[in-house]
Amino acid sequence: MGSKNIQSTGLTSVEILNDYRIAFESRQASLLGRKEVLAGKGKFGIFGDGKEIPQLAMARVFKKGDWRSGYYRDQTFMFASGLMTLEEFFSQIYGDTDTTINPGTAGRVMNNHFASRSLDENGHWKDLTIQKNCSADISPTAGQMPRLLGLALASKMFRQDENTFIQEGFSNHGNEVAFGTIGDASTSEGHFFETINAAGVLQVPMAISVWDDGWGISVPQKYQTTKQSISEVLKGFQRDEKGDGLVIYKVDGWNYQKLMEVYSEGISICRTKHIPVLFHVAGLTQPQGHSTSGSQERYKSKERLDWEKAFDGITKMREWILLEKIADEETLQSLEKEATARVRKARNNAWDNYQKPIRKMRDDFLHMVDVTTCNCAKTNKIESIKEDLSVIADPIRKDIISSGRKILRLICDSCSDPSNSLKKNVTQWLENASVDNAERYNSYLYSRSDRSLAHIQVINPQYEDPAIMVPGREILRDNFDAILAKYPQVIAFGEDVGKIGGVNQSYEGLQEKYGINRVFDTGIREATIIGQAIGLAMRGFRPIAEIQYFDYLLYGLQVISDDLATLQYRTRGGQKAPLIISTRGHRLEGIWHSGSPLSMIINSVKGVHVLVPRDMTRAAAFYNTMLQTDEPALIIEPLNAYRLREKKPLNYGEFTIRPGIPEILNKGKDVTIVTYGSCVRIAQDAVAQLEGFNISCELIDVQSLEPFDIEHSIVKSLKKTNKIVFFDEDVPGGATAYMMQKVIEVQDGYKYLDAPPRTVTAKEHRAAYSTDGDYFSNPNAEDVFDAVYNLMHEYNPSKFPKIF
Ligand SMILES: Cc1ncc(C[n+]2csc(CCOP(=O)(O)OP(=O)(O)O)c2C)c(N)n1
Ligand SMILES: [Mg+2]
Repeated sequence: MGSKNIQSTGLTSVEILNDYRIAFESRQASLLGRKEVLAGKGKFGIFGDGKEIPQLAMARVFKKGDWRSGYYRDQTFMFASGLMTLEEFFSQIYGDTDTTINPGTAGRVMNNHFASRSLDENGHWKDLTIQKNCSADISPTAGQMPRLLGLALASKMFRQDENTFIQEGFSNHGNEVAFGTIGDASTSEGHFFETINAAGVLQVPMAISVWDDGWGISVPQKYQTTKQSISEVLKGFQRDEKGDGLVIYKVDGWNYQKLMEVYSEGISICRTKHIPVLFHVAGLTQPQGHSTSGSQERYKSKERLDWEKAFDGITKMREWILLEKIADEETLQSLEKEATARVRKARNNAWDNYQKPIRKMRDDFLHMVDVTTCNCAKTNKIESIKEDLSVIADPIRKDIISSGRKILRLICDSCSDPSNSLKKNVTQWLENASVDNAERYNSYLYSRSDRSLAHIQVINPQYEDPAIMVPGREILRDNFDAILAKYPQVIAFGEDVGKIGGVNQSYEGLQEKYGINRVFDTGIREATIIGQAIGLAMRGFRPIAEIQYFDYLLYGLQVISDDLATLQYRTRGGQKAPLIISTRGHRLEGIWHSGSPLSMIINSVKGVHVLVPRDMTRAAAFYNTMLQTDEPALIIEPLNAYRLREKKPLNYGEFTIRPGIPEILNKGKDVTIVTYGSCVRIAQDAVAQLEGFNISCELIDVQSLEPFDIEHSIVKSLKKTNKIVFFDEDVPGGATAYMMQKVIEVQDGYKYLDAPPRTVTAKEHRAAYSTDGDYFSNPNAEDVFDAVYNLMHEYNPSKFPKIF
């Protein structure tokens, strides 16, 4: 046996046996993992059993610098590529929050959601070319696809323009492949087809493996895929003699030897020629069913279950090893025995690691609340809580904290001596624990690095004297020009962005000036425009991804919400994607160009900043600001400001604004009006009309909805006026309600109200077409006037008699 190459795999018998060991360990891990969940040690379990063998092949061709964007079945790949240990696998099941023990997700995400760490402890990029990279998984089926496109496109960009893009730490001449994995049923999703099409158009080094086990939970392929075969369906995408399309392979998932050949060939084409490849890996199984929350006997026939047993990849690989005389029965048995023991040990280590700090916490706590001296009536209750806590076999933090909070209520002043007050100690202990647990579970929604928004230095725009007035569009264009000159990693793309420079000409002439790799068109595919930007940003680019109109953000919203917004959080600061999503909104035209449904966005993209400038100088300032940070943002340009004239700044690319700092545009004493974006101009009109009626308004432009008024300046205004109106063109209960909650509840604004807080909004429906349609759908200056006037009437009816 020794180390001869086994024909066609190019592998030695030692390497093959090592692969077998990994597959076997992985299976044991799945079996034991399920048991852990059923024993109550983990809350949910989903595993990669039945999908082991092709992942060995994928791991063989996965190099340092490469990327994976996949889903929950890939544990064998993670083991085989060295991206995850068996201990880490079990730590995920328990939800261990220690990043040194559970480095991918630190307990924030269900098990088998994999991630590597791209960032060091300061939030700075590591050298991603000397490690294998795994972009952080998300649960929504096919949600990993849009990001995959960007990860692959980055390699292409790096190779195509070595003189412009800085590769250091991110790429080695674009030689990296982006590996995607997806289940057969998840290919039914639009994201999958959108990604395949875009990859074919862009010709990027993307290698997608479809793990085909014939089912999506209980729903069989005949309800999922036309012709019940994804490779059949994709034939139109197959690479042809003209050189367009994807290379598509179909291979049995239990055939180790064939898989090795196919992956070796496919990835070599993909890596060297930047041709996308798809591996349809059929005939896979799922011995334990979908997850711990159901049994497959309910929906699979006996014949199918028998077939799955016979064609189990591990069984087939074992047969092949014996047939090829790579090892004998005895060797395999001893290897399997060792592997099983190794998995048990890993489980025990992971459990000990997880439990140790919690047990210590419980011991410390019980020791602290050991009250023996007090005779107060509540001591028995305290003792009983302590007793209950002490007998919990596998305590979790909730058990201890909850006991602490209940005990605190019961402690009387004489429960311990005053110099060592129990009440004080427990309070202090709970406060400390609350800080620790916030760090464990609530940190890293936003960047905490020295490049976070908090570190932005404000630089004001400078003007000639007297200032030259130019259309807002030109300010954006000339600012993008300066940005592209200043930052080599900035690339801007979207529908119509490239050749014509955007539908509003804000990139006019910039493709000619900076080239097709810097400013370019994309297909109409919002989800993958966002995904493309995420993947590029994860590999060191600074993408500005344009969504043509605000309302069309909905097509990309799932990607923003589930992937981008959660990225830092779900990796506890392990990954980031500092991209800018650029769109135009406010006061557009009609139902699907309303530009106004802000509430639809703000509450679903926590983790992404939402900036709503009222003019193009401020929009430009926000682009400049965000490029200095390492955080993602959505910038909504106010559509009607492209043509309006503004003072031409001299320091393009430089001037910044600190998001979260509102601007007071009009000082006043009677009513505070809070608004943003294009509504500011309407409010200014209303304020002028109100002045004619001796009502003095303080007009505040919040400038950004996330972050929102971080220094609580609005409540300061309210302290003065004691009356407040929130105004925008979103639906009733939309972004005005969001602002109202911030001011009235978070900023304690209710204390200063002399009249009820009011909102002025659009109607329940989106805006009807035409100027009249707009007037009767959207709020206008008269509506703001009436709302403010009526508030004054309520406050002082004799001074402000009812108008109608
Ligand atoms: C958008 C979305 N819809 C539904 C689900 C629930 N779900 C989780 S896995 C799954 C089936 C996926 O099947 P397949 O892609 O074939 O992968 P397999 O589990 O078979 O490997 C479903 C419906 C989900 N996670 N996301
Ligand atoms: Mg499936």
